[in-house]
Amino acid sequence: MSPLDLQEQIENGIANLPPPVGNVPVSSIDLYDAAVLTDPWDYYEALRDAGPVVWLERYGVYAVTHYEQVTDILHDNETFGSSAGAGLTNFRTTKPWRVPSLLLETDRPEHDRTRQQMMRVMNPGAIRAFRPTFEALAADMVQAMIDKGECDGIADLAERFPLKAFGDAVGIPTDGREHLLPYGDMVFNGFGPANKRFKDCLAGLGDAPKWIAQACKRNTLTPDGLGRRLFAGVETGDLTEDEAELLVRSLLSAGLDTTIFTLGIALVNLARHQDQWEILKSDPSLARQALEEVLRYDATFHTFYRTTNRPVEVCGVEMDTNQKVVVIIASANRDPRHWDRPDTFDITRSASRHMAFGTGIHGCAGQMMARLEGEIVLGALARMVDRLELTGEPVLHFNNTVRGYVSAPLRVTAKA
Ligand code: OVV
Repeated sequence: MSPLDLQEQIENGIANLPPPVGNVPVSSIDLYDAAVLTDPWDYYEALRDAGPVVWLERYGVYAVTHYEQVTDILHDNETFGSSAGAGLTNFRTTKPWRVPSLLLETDRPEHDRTRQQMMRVMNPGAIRAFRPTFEALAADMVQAMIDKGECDGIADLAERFPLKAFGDAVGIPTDGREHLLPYGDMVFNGFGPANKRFKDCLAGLGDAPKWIAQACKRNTLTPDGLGRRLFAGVETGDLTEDEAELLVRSLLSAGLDTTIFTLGIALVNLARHQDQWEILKSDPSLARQALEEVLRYDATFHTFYRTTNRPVEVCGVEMDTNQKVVVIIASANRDPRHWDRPDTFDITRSASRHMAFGTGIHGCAGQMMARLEGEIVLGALARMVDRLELTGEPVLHFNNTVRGYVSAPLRVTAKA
């Protein structure tokens, strides 16, 4: 792929790309090309082998792909900031497509206040309390798949479970939840270039943003849900009403596509690796560990960006200030410099230090909820299902940032 010319840069939400400074490997890869999104692993390997820091000439950004440097950059939030956006678009030069997130797209000290409020609500005890409800829901949904015999792992479980479980947990209306999927798709496309995928998605949003904005309001939310609990921060003077609504928007933006795609990826990988499915079903207590390996091996979230707040050197590469850096967390999860047999899907390994949730001050705020949902769904499958087989090719969902499936035809039988 050739570098974008000036007009193309503007159309893609980028402007004034500085040339790379000093000695840095250059790659022409387009991370958002369909071929890369379909099967990114060889491309990531090529980038890793080119060096820890590579200049992506098409978009004028540095890519970081090794586990060690990904970790370092995410921990150095002072140098590698988020307030210029966690996507390719630099908010200092280009207006973002929506009001920035108070969590994801902020730096310290502002970030600490909103993060603290989110973590007050998403605390371990509060999340754990959903376990019995989630377990009952998962068992019902898996039983319904068994009753059907031939089903779609995505519609019948990967989408259905989070929409119900997480939707009820946050306390949003039941009617209209289908708007959450195109909205989430838009949010994650929005972290990439304003390419055709982004523009088509934006054009197809319909009433979704309106529905989401309404769903975030205090009086729409159920009195005891996670969403309404954010508004206690208004009473204590820690948040304004608008800020509380925006934090609910973060729950709805980040909490559905991620878990939906992760469950889909889990189903597809377990069905494709029958040896691993045998291990899981013979010991359902491995559900949590299996989820971690799914997240390592086939991370849902592939890329996000940081922006340099000062000139900085990384592995001998001098980066200028105000420079976008793409952090490829899915590549860090396959880096042979860190992992033994990184391309082997092995649910018995210890994978929990994967980068799928990021790390540092912006590390996924919902990871406890995501892990609870994932463990419970995989646990229900392991306990109840004997044969878990694909009856056709799963269909990929294309998105600029997250990867998952639109459909995965399955044959599911009950354990004796
Ligand atoms: C991590 C993430 C993804 C998408 C949206 C948000 C966060 C948000 O805070 O809105």
